Amino acid sequence: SNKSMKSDRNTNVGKKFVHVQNPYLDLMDEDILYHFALGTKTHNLPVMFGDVKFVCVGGSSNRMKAFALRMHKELGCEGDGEEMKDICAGTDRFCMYKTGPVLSISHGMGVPSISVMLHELIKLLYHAQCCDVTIFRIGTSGGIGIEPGSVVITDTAVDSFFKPRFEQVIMDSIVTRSTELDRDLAEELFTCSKDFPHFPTLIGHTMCTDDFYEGQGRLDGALCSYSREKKLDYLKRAYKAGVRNIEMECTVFAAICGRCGIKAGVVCVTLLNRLEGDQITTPHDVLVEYQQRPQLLIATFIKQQLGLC
Ligand code: DUR
Repeated sequence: SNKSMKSDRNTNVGKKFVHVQNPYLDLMDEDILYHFALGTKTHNLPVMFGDVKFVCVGGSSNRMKAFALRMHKELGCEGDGEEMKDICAGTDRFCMYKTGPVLSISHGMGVPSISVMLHELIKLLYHAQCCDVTIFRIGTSGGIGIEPGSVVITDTAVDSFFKPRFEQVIMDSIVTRSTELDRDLAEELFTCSKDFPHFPTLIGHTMCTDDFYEGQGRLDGALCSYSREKKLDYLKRAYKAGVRNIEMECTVFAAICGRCGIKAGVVCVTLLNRLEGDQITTPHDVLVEYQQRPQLLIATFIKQQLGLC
């Protein structure tokens, strides 16, 4: 059915299908998406997910449930959303909620975690024959030289050397992949952010590191093998290179989505200004409000795209 649908040129003209880059996948008789507790034989993926147009991913499962509930309300779906269930309830690795054409999924912290999730998510979208999908990562980050609570829309995802690349260790070799994101999407999101003058939004480079502490030059980890001066020098060089925030997932997110034909955007709120400190001292209620900012922007953008506002 997969193949007959794709050969139907009349109905599929101009559609951009989610694709995989693995010749072995179509030879498999069954594909088990282990970390989602879903599979091609146990679940009818085209029926469950075929209409997905927007995917929103973020680190925490509570936040992604909150985003799904928000979308549920914004899209005017029936009920209060309390009956909305975790599609990945069979596993506690990730959570997943669907409201109409919007899928909300958690990815945990760091490159290895989001990478495992993205492999299975993209296979899911492929098996479900999804087309014209846009994916967003909404997250938290540490800001550099900008007011805490600012929202950064990523134009370029860079590594710890400020380079727009993702180095993937594949067995015993290193493969470098580009981390290009959709420029137009970033601009469109920025335009949308003008609806929210109560928080600053900017476009900038986002740096992805493999660690929250030493990897980001913090002085408050269990290990710290450098001086305060070295740390500040590094962060200032990052700023000069155009980096406005630091997180732990954007490069692999951009690299994988780009290769599979999915338009991708990254929107993160900054919890602190790293030039001022390392500890997140902001009160809990303020942090909760900060974390809603990327959600608000993306929910509004999706509604606009669906012609609902
Ligand atoms: N994060 C950082 N650095 C910060 C704040 C947030 O990496 O200073 C992101 C990435 C990771 C999680 O997923 O949030 C760690 O708290």
